[in-house]
Amino acid sequence: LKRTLGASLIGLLGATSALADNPAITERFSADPAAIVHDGKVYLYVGHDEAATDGDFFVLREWNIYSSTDLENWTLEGEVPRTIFEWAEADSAWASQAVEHDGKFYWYTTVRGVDPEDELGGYTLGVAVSDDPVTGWKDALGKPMLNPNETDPAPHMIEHSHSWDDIDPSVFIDDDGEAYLYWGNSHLYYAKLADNMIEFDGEIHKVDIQNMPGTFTEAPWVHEKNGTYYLTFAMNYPEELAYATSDSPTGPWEFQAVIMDTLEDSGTSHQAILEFEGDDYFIYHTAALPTGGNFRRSVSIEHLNYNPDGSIQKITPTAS
Ligand code: FUB
Repeated sequence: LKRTLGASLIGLLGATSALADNPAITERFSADPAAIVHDGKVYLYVGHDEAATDGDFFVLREWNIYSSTDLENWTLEGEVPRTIFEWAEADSAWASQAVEHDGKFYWYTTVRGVDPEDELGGYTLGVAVSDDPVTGWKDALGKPMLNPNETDPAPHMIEHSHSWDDIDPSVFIDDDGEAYLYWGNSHLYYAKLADNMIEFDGEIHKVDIQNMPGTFTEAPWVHEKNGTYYLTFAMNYPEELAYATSDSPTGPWEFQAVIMDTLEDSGTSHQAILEFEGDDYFIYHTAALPTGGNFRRSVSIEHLNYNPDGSIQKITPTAS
């Protein structure tokens, strides 16, 4: 059954394509979505939630890659273990984002780092590279992009409050070809990427979102639409998904509004923005599958609609 009423309302608002019922991915649990379009196909990168029904923390041993040509029918194309990063510890395939650049694909991931016993040595960022959006992923650096155990840590490490400050990388390539990586939990950071896309070029900046009515939690995602830069992110906990805007990918960022309220049974949500065949989509996760929960999440997709002034219309999850 398609969401006929929803689709016709959406039609009035300008978006035309239908979406299947949510959750969009039902064959197994899926979390922390990120999506790209390549050769007319959407590739969806998710973490595979494998916690038991009574589990009390995330268990993500691998990332899964799905594809679709219509956003309704999804095919599981790839299962990528966190062991592509040989330095990684187990259960660490947290949020990630891939991007295509100059004929290659770069995939920025959260990975449990080299010394999980160290107070600041927990989660960090890895980057993989491939010639294909699904297969052939290899650790591009052979070490974390950020290594809190280095003797001369990046200045932002001083502000670390816990072992998962460095999670949830999100990549954005501007029209001028400059690429930026954003990430963070509790604090939001960004740095310019070097031309090779796998190292930083210049310093790491800490970002303060202006006039924010809550605290930054995690899940940054930057996109641009009609000359405005949008930073969407998870705020507070349980998480609300909110956005800020700027005239530049480097900020300053001004808080705008909440896009999606907290969910019923999942403390986290985690959004990705997708433009596909002229329509805009908001991809996120909920606990909506049977036996779902905080650590057993499922990816859903909604239409994303902008008002004429560029503001984003609030979204109510169709299944949560
Ligand atoms: O999936 C593990 C963590 O949960 C992600 O890295 C966060 O964004 C939250 O969704």
